[in-house]
Amino acid sequence: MNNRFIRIVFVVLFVFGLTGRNHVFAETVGGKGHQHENMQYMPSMSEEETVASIKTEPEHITAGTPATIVSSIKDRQERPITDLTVHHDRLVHVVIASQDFSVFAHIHPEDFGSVTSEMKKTAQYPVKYTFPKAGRYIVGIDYAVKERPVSKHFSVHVAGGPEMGSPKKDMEREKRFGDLDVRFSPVQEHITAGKEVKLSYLFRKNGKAVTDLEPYLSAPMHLAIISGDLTRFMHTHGEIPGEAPMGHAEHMHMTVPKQFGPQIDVHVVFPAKGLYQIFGQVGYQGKVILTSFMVEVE
Ligand SMILES: [Cu+2]
Repeated sequence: MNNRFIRIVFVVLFVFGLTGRNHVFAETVGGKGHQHENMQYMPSMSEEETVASIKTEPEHITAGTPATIVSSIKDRQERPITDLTVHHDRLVHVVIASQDFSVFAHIHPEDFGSVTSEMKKTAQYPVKYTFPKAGRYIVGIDYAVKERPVSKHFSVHVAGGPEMGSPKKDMEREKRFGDLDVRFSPVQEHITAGKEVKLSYLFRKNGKAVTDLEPYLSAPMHLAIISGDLTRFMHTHGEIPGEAPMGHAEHMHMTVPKQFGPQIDVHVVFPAKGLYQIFGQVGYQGKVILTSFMVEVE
């Protein structure tokens, strides 16, 4: 009797541990295989109960010409989802990156004025963006339905010129971004697909540890992790070492100290082997510092 009880507890803990640690992985699988070129409300279906799509205005985008990207979020019966949950201070997060990883943007409908009741009623959320170079881009969108975060991604082709460069392998681990010197260190020497790894960021300014980093959109750090072939997109958040790590549900109501540093950790499960670019955004002196590093996953 006693023995059986212990076994049941073990099984429950094991299952809980698996689902808790692999949430990023699950999202990526959910969004996989639904990329579209020049989409016109082409839906991205998954096991989830929501169907997200994007359309662009104009439909065919040219580098240097302003475009509007409209995210549309519906349920399986094609009805607009009118009650998105605000997560990380915004209704919809739109992440844009070029395949050569020289271009990155993280924007929101709220950045262009207030969200109208018409947007909420139709669940269509526009953002404006001018793609600077021609070539392939990934557009990732994040939103939350009933407190549950959902992440989808799409592929967009931009015509015209100048062409973006070809992707380069860049394993530099110390770089300067704005005023800050950033050391990026994957804790494990070799990163293996499917296994959780810890990535650490250390921030210095003029040789001194930076202890006054600031939250950005209610997280110590926002990260967009994108595979070199643009087929995988993960949006995750940094943690302050020593603070209790939070599950996804708790991310919705994260409390972040007003100031922290110099270290930020991130726990990630990479879904497959290959090169990934990791864009990390952190607040500093009222601005957002964008960091960019590459890892190779075996
Ligand atoms: Cu955002």
